[in-house]
Amino acid sequence: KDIIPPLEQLMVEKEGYLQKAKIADGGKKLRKNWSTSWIVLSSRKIEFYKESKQQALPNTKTGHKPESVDLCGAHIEWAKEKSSRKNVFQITTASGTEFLLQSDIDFIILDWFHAIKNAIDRLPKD
Ligand code: I3P
Repeated sequence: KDIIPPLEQLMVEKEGYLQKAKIADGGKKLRKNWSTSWIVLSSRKIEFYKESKQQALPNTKTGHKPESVDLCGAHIEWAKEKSSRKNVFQITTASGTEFLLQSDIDFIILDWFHAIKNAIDRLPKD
């Protein structure tokens, strides 16, 4: 039977700036285009904002929604071979969206990798 997650699990777990490049959408390859993104991780999704969430809120009201991906059934892995940059990992969602996240700063990317991996591992696979 369904277990209702406690409120804190629905709340933001981590947020901050990373470099982001979406490389596939619904299984279809895209041209890689790195940009800075404000990343908001909560228990079952990641949202991508063009700037910090505070700045993005007025836009949200006018219908400018952040991009959001569902972490249920997603995979995360280091992706050294996918970029000339250091510290790159890839997330592949169940719907076939693939994106790379990157930071030059080792501890920042490690924290993000483990936070996202933990979130994925806590979720049901489908
Ligand atoms: C891409 C751009 C990316 C680069 C990518 C290039 O060129 O330079 O930064 O990825 O390399 O194709 P363009 O802007 O002309 O599309 P990295 O920075 O991650 O290496 P790739 O094709 O080897 O992925």
